[in-house]
Amino acid sequence: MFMRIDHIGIACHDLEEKISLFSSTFDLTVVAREVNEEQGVKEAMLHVADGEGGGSYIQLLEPLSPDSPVGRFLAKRGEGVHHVAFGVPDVERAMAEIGGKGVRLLDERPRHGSMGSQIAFLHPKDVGGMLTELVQAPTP
Ligand code: CMX
Ligand code: CO
Repeated sequence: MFMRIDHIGIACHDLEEKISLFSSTFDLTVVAREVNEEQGVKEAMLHVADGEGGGSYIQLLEPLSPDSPVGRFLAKRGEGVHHVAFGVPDVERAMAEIGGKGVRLLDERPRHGSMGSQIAFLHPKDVGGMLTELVQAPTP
């Protein structure tokens, strides 16, 4: 199963403040901004590099409410790395393969992610404490 790092998700209280910090510190450019109601986030994707199979990004995430995955994470742990997202060519196939190894899937079916992608999450407790996202980029 071909995998690459698609993005690192960072939980923050103030999206605009962290966009300024990351763009000025690392010279990164915002390539997409979205509100994803289903995931309970307002987010920005900052482009890091291009590679075989797609780009890699920093995803900055501000919760839409305290009662959301990122809202609960901020209350419990504060700002910082929230998840790692692996890019895969076929998210349903990756879910079946990884789920078949006993890792709990947090999504029964792929959901809508950033920039037209299809995404699904794996339980952090089954991946060494790392909340893991699988991402299939949209077909061009
Ligand atoms: N990384 C690692 N561990 C995490 C975690 C994270 N981001 N979030 C929660 N956990 C741990 C908690 O510390 C807790 O462990 P303990 O029982 O040892 O304290 C355990 O997982 C259960 O967490 P919880 O506090 O009960 O929190 P939730 O009810 O929010 O459930 C999770 C956690 C992972 C199931 C939930 O956040 C989820 O479904 N996430 C997937 C969706 C998501 O994160 N969307 C936002 C990003 C969208 C995007 O990238 O596009
Ligand atoms: Co993500």
